[in-house]
Amino acid sequence: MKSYHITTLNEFIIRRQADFPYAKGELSRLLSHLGIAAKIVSKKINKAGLVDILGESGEVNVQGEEQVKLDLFADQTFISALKASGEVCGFVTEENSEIITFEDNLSRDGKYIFLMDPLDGSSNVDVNVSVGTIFGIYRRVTQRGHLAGQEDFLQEGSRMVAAGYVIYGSSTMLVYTTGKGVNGFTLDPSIGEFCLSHPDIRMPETGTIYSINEGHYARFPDGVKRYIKYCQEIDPPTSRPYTSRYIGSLVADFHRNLLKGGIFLYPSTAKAPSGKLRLAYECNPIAFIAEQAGGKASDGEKRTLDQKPTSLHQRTPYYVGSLRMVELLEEFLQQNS
Ligand code: AHM
Ligand code: MG
Repeated sequence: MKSYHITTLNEFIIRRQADFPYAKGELSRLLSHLGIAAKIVSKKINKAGLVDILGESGEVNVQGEEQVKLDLFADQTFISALKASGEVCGFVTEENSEIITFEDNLSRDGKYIFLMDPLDGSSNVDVNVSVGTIFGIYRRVTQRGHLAGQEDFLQEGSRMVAAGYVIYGSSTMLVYTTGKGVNGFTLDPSIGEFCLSHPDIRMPETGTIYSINEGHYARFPDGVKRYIKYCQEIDPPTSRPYTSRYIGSLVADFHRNLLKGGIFLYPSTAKAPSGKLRLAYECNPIAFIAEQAGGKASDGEKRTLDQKPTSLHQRTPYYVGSLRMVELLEEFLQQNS
């Protein structure tokens, strides 16, 4: 009989607990509950074309954008699963303007806070294109036993203890880091388990893919315009012209570039000087993963993870991807200032 061994997410989490000698299993428990929520949301997304869940819910989120029903479903599913873990004292999500806390003793005693974009790129759902969930986990700075406060959520990204994303694509994958490398798990629907499929992911130092919404070209900073022209120039020794790929879902665009090598750009524009993407729950978690895999993330000048958020839903210009590509992009931006 052919023998094989698969490592499930839960087995991996337990094994990795030994990396943190003082760990009491709290983060492990939290991550296990996260895996359960990801499976529930994945199942729902897979059925999106079959049931009456598509389309707009009619409510508007804090960014003034219409929420689709799946955003709400994902939001509620992750929050309730993580609340049940008893390890989380508060949440910030893209779908809620204020922080979410719970009065019960278990929640007040939770050691961690959780930030997430429950369904990133959600406009892609209606057309059967990949979407994702992005999350970042921090230790609270307020005292346990009390309600979480704003200051728990306004920490620099460099203080994150874990971050990850779930990509709901041709398969569902969970990719996460606890600061000791990046690992990817693919959901095997036949057994209902996330299985380790991409151990110790390293992002190629450079690549040949650039990802940007070029429809906004006329409003980009000059340095970004010149970088795009650089990507398009014919120069076979440097593998140019590069390939342009843009899905319009940060998780999916980043995931491809993480595995193949590339850069994702969401600059400031004349119309949106701070860009579009949110620092705390979109840019920071992806930045942590990028760095852990050997890549880089910045606002064009400063390291993303060093920015201290001043508000929960703050936006930032964002450049993330292969180390050399982000470095070169920064040079283009500096030449212009
Ligand atoms: P969302 O969180 O409201 O779905 O928006 C975030 C998404 C990112 O996933 C994606 O990279 C970007 O917005 C696409 O924006 P645009 O349509 O301007 O290119
Ligand atoms: Mg988003």
